[in-house]
Amino acid sequence: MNEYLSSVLEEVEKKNSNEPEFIQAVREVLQTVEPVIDKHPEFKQTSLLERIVEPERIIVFRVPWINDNGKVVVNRGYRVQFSSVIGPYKGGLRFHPNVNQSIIKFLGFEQIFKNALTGLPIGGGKGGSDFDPKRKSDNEIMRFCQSYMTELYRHIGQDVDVPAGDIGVGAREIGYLFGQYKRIRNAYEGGVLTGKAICYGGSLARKEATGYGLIFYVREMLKAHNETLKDKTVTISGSGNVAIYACEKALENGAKVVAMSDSNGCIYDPNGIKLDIIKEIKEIKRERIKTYLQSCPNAQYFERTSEDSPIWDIKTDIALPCATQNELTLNSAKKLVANGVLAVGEGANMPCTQSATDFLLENKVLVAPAKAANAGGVATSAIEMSQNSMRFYYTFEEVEAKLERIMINIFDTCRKNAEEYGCTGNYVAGANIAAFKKLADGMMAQGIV
Ligand code: NDP
Ligand code: 2IT
Repeated sequence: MNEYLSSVLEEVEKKNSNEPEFIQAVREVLQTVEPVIDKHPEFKQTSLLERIVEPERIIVFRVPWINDNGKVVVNRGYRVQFSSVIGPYKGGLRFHPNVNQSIIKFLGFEQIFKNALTGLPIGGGKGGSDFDPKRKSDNEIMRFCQSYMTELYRHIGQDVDVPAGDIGVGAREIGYLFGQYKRIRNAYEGGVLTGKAICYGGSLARKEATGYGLIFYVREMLKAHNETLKDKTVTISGSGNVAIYACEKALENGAKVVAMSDSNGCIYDPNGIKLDIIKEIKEIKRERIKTYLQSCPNAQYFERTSEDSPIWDIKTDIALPCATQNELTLNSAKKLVANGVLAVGEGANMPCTQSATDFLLENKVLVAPAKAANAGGVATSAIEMSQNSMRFYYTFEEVEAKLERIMINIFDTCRKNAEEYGCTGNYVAGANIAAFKKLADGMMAQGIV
């Protein structure tokens, strides 16, 4: 890294010393954009990097709610409005007990670059709470969402900041959040949230979009290396929204998905995972993945006993981490490489640790980086916003075709930028460079703000 980049990183480490995930996300970007910085002395003159790593605004607030036993519970709410260079802040909300400012800032930082890659007019933001939705009743979820929105509403709007789902936030939560927003504002601003149910302004294919988009990206990446998904063995961590629809599209492409997981452990079904059973366990019953064995007694279950998920011990051609950050460690990457893995596609945000990514790339594994490969979700959110503005809707096929074109275009952009900047085949660098150039151009055009 040149002197300017190192000094910015040093300052970020000093100022945010208790935010390891945020530092990790910044470091990864700064390490790959040196060739662009070298070409543009004006970036240093205008402290462009110092500005890009500082969120425009961070909102932290109290979220009090009453549980079913009548006890008052207090959670902490966040919304980081990171960058509005290319559009209103846009990004999901995460409800998970490990949510803190570092996690929300890393997600917000990643989101700026991801949203730039979509080619659509959306800035970057992220929010959430340390609320744990597990084992909560529907009424508790609703009261929590209403309390969260009672503070958040004053900071968002369809031309200001547009939240959506992420871990622990799906169509049910978006519905409760939307209901409360509409009630407080006394206005039907359909585009203020995305991931809505179809019956009140949601987009067809938004639910499927992140997982489908990941597979479109991986398909394009394999194609560029004369490979296909057909008959490939695939393992997918997680069994939530992204994992389920990545599985569905991988199966459509003729791949064989043999393992999926949740935070407790993973199931291995060498005959191929039965997706209908997973959907029923996760989308309807909201149960643990272990209950898969009740329907498929020949499958195996491996409990997670350390930070390394047992799913990465399973031999596979293609590994798709679709659960959470830093879930694929150097240890796991070594096991995947020893077992001959061909490609890793990041469905989750920052699922590979930095040393895992480095190891995979050194060993010529194709890596589809999260910012690019999981951008289909937010891209389709932007398509939902445009449908809301038009007061019209597209068919499922129309949305899916737009999503597919966007993902093909994102892969192409990553490939071309990697080639142009001397790192052919390194799509991690290609994605960071392409997104950074677009953001930097916008920042230069808009002056010192
Ligand atoms: P869901 O809540 O639907 O599913 C999350 C899945 O990941 C669950 O299987 C969950 O298991 C597992 N998981 C969550 N936290 C952990 C953890 N700390 N350790 C191990 N497993 C964990 O979320 P999504 O599918 O929407 O999101 C998954 C990932 O994809 C996240 O990184 C998210 O940021 C990213 N993403 C999501 C997009 C979207 O459109 N939804 C778009 C782009 C990226 P358990 O039930 O046991 O907690
Ligand atoms: O990480 C992500 O891109 C998301 N959780 C989706 C964000 C969105 O606004 O659809």
